[in-house]
Amino acid sequence: MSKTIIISNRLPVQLQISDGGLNAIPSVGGLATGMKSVHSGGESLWIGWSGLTEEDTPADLEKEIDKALKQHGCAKVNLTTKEMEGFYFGFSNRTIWPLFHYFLEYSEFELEFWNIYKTVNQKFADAIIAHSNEGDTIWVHDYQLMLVPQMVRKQRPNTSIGFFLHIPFPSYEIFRTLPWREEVLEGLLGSDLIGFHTYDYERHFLSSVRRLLGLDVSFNDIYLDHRVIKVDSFPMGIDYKKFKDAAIAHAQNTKEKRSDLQIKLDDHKASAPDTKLILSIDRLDYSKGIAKRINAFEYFLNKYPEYKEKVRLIILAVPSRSNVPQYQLLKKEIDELVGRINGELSTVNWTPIWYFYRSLPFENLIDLYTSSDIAWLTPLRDGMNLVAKEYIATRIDKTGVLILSEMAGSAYEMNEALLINPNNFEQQADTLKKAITMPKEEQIARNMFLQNRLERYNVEVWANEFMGSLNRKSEGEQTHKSKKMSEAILEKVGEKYAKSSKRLLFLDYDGTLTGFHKDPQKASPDEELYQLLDDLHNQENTTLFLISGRDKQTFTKWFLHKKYNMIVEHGVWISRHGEEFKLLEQVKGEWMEKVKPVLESFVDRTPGSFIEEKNYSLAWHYRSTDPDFGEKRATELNTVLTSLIGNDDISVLNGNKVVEIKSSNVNKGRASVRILGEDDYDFVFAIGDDWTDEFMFQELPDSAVTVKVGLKKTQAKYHVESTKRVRTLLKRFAAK
Ligand code: GDG
Repeated sequence: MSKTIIISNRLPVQLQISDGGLNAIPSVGGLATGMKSVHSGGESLWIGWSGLTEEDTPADLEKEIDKALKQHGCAKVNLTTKEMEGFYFGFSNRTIWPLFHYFLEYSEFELEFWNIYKTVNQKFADAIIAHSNEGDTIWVHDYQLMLVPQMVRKQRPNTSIGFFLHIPFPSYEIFRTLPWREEVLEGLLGSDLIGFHTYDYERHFLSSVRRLLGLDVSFNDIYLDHRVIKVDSFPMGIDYKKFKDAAIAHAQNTKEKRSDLQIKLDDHKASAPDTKLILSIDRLDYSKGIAKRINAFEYFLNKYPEYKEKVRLIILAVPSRSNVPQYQLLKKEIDELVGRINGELSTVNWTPIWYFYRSLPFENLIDLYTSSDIAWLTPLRDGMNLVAKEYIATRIDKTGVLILSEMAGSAYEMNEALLINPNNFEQQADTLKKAITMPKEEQIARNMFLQNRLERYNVEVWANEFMGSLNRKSEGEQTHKSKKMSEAILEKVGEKYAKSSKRLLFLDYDGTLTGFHKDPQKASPDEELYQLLDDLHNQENTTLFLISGRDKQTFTKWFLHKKYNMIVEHGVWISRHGEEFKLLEQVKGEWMEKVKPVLESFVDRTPGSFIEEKNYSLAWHYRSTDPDFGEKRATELNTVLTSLIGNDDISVLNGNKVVEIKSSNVNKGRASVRILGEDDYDFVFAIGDDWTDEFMFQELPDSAVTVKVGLKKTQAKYHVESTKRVRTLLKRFAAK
């Protein structure tokens, strides 16, 4: 039976060893809860680091640990202290974390860290291979394991692999500074589905893939060899019910059952009923903007001194990655800031900031959420920020104001919150005032929307949506209606070919018989191709046509001596049996004088692009330009041409990194149908990769065997994934 394998840096259980005994306690984190529906029963396994390094694991407990983990559906990856240093505290948290959160100056590019990151990712991949079978579905989590998808794909080419990134994916300008940027992208592209919290992260990722790897991207599909990788955004939700229920239980608590923290909070409320509590909760991390927030709070108190003694800021900073120097410095900075501000502003009855540097039990978290009038979350960069969502979920009477940084992924879904730029102190001071004075009705109206959304799109829905999308993909969600040219189909087509008595073959050249080159002149035929074409050309009862958009000079040079039949410039010229090219179509070329200067101006403004001048058409190539820029310019060119063309009988073809302008009555469809009409053929075959080949696929009769190269949408009956496969197919014909 196939199962789901979840893989993350940490396991969702904590091991506790005391007096030689062992305890495995399930953790209650958002991910662990979210995955409940995915990680259930005996059909799933969660692989990760147990939290104990090899050195810290007593040898005699090893077996017991495995057993305890197994009971929770988990298996561990063993890591040494040195591996943990290089992989987790090193590459993950001193290179990737700062870089992906736009703290370029904190990012350390250490070869040693990178090497250990690779080794450890391989360990995780090996663990997956050891614990899984071919039909299993694998879901890899987060930035610590970005190479795992490709490492698994290498050994399990047909396994369904999903990857979710919990932190932002930065813009191309930031990402490209990483010395191992291509390797990281290639690692991720081992997946079938790559998920991000927001559309912006998705967009940034796709842009890096196009620019750094030069891959074709169409909407949110990436075309890589014979695979299509889907990229999508899945904003992570919370376990809404858990927070809501906890808040309800909290409200029903008797006085005696209150926690110490709640007693302190209640005392505060009783002593100063008008004082508002402002809450912030984060891991102590520079990306969360804690120091800036404290400064902004001081700014607020100075700008609006009437609120002194009327507000109190509670900061819960949860210890995190204290082995990393930046975090130690930050801790010191915050300690000093809180000390200074409290020292300067405190009065006998009032301390402006209550600061906790610790992790609190869940119940205390609920005490804080439910007792605070305002939640003030100001990350400088945050993948999502679940605290914002949790605060809203606990507001059972729907009061409370959320002030949230625009830089948090959650801001995209929480428009009804007061959104701020954490660098703008003026705006924050004014927003705090607005929050403090916001009428209850307005609070309720805003939170109603927020709560409805959070309840609906909770963490379980999030996990199921991701898995659903991954499963649909592996079940072969079709990007087009054409069938893959499988071995069985190829066999059948081959038989038909062998049995036929008069065959007509149309073969496109670039992207079909050969791959693309940055310089089209360099894409000349190789020996193997000549041999293959000779074999087909010399076959009895077979008429072979090379059919291309290329100019006649190039094809004369490459193929005339071979005497192959050729149609070039999309159908303007024809050459049969080695004769000079003749006009197949009467075309007018006056329009060219008008269009050429336009194309020239585009060449001037688009570095890397050039014009190909053919006899009756002009082509503007942009394969060597920056891909995004090239596409943008191509769209612009289309607009300019549309207004320029007017009533002229010419059309614009948008091919693969080329915009071609030619007479309307010329296309490969019309040309191929003309040839077809010259005789009675009982086997007609056309193959091509480009938009321009679609004319053939559309216009040839239904009985024709039409084949698209690549996975893009097509009118062809079949598709093959690569030029390599085209040759296999044609060799099969040649052998008949
Ligand atoms: C990463 C991304 C993304 C906090 N203090 C205590 C405590 N917490 C819990 C909160 C919340 C979680 O920790 C923090 O989640 P965040 O989303 O706010 O932030 P990160 O830890 O940085 O998480 C982030 C997330 O991954 C998910 O994809 O949203 O952007 O950086 O659930 O409740 N829990 C307890 N005691 C505490 O003192 N029990």
